[in-house]
Amino acid sequence: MRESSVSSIAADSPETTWAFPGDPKRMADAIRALSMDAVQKANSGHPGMPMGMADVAVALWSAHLKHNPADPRWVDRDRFVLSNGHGSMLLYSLLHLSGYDLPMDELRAFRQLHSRTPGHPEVDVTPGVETTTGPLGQGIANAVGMALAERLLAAHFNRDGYPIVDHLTYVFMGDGCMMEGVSHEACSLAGTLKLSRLVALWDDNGISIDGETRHWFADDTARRFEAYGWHVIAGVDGHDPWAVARALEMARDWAVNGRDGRFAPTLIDCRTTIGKGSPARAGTSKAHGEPLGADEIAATRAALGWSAGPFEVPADLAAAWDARARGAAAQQAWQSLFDRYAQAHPELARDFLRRMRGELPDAWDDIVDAAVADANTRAETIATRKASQNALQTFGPALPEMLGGSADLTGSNLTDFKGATALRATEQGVTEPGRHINYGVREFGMAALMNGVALHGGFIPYGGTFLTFSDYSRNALRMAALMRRRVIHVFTHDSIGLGEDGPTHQAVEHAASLRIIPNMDVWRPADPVETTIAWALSIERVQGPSALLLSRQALPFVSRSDSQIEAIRKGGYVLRDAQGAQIALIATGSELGLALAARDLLAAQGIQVRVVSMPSTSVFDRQDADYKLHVLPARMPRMAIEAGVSDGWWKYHCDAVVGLDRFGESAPAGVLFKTFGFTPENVVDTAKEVLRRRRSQRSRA
Ligand SMILES: Cc1ncc(C[n+]2csc(CCOP(=O)(O)OP(=O)(O)O)c2C)c(N)n1
Repeated sequence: MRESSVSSIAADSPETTWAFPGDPKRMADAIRALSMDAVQKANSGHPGMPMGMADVAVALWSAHLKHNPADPRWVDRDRFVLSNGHGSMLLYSLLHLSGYDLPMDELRAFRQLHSRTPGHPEVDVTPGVETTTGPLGQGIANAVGMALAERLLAAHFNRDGYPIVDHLTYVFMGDGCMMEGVSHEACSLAGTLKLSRLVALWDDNGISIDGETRHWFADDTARRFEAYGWHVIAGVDGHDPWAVARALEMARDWAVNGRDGRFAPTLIDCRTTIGKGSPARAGTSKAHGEPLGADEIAATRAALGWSAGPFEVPADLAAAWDARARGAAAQQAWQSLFDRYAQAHPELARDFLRRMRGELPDAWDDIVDAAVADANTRAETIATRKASQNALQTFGPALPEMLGGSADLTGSNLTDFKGATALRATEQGVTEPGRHINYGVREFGMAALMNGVALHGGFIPYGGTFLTFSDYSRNALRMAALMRRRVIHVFTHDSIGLGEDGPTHQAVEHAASLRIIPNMDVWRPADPVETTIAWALSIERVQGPSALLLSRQALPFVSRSDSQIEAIRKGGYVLRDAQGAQIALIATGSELGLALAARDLLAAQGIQVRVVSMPSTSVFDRQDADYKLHVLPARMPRMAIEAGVSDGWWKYHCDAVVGLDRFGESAPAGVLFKTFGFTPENVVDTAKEVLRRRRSQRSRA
């Protein structure tokens, strides 16, 4: 067994030599006052956590954090994640006090419509907020992704004497984050990968909403993290800013140099009192999520000796908090390092800046055209998961920012490609630039980590699992959509077409349920050409995540004209048409071949059919009305065919849906498709029934 790495700050450390820019107690009280006053004014919010973590925040933000309030996007800033996002007023206070563009009026408008101070921190709404948090546990997982991105970029771009990527990721997390399973997934992987530049500060206050956590959370958290391989600094008095600053000094040192040669993330257990400063509420769950009330605020002011009025910060404290000069100097030092790097390594410097801006290389359009042409010429009848790997074989090497992976299903998801080296940690942590991440069986952790990677910048993360397990990661998918981040999910084994593994593994409701997430693009391509274009569009889509739903089984190649290939980009298009078409068959993915077969049978019976391929309903829905009417004319009867729940298809005013509104069965795929009516004959019968009904409606009218 490894020797215990839990250390106690009280026992083994000298006093920190750090000099705070002002009286740290009063600096912390400024946070307490702003937080309780803003929550009171909004008449909602969470004062307890900001008041409890105020001293810890002083130690980190005024003593350690490398950031520049004037440029919240500076690429080499330390990242700060408030995983316990309900304590948003802590972060807003810090941003305001440090000199970010967050004036006091915004704090006064806490939780109000269109303010920059929403209930929980939201990235791109408030300058300095790195990620949207509130769903507990995901912030720490985002932070693991950020710390991973930092090390991978460092391994790729840093050169001797030029550590242009050289920052840490700090996280505040509460008991709630600790209890959430996703924190286990992410922190376990962080330990395995030895992400030493990740420093988590745990708000160990023993309180959550229902009361004292000892009744439902009695883990030995220090030993839990030690078992992950983390360094743990236990028993830090979270109300002693010198003790916290000292712990942070140790963590920083270990982050860069290792602790006795061992590289690992660090957890600092900060013992705190929720609602610290409030005579009646401190240490109780009542402090967690409701305003203190006017009387208790007055009592708290008296107890703290805080005489400034609501939303007032005494000038000496405002000056002590102002981090602009320090931040500008830090960024300037980095900039001159980077300028020298750009002279010595111009190509690397250009590529670094391009990647951090999230732009694709100049040759991108040509690369896509060649990949699509290649897929079209090869005309292969293969599974779309295989077609996806073929596309990756082109896009991966062309785009060094593509960072792939799988939740232990690499051979099934086919998310790797030749030359994509698997990431492996050395004794020093992540020191080699891997391209494929074995996330282990951690779907939610993978998705939340990928969000962190995307938020950090420099990468286009993608990862795979079976479509049915998208439920495990679902809230992280939702968060990527909400945060408008480019994350690509490869969901293979997308229907009963996977066969014998049975209903546990057969996606039925998943396509429909992913399609209803706002700002999520869902693709269910039918063959290599559609798959390649779905990949290209997902890569080009900077404003949100995409999900690629791919078949396990081989699907027939579909021939198309050039203009039809171009129209795939519109999400839905007319694939086959006929003079005087009487009905449109809309199909996706594995059911497109079925629609084409039914069309031939119907044509033989004198019924003219239009076949509409609809690989992405969300993309199709964004097209203009004229285009949509051109594909699906108002008067043309139509039916949809998809091996999944029928719900979503009725919005296209379908007359019928050949779908699957029940769970599947365990049997060979061919048997299942037949059993559940996914046969050309059933499609033909349904189409004829639709036309018969329409005729009788017309004759009644
Ligand atoms: C995934 C998720 N589940 C539930 C909640 C609702 N919630 C917000 S805070 C909280 C309790 C958190 O306790 P702790 O982290 O100890 O925060 P503290 O009471 O110390 O502020 C809960 C259940 C949430 N935000 N996210």
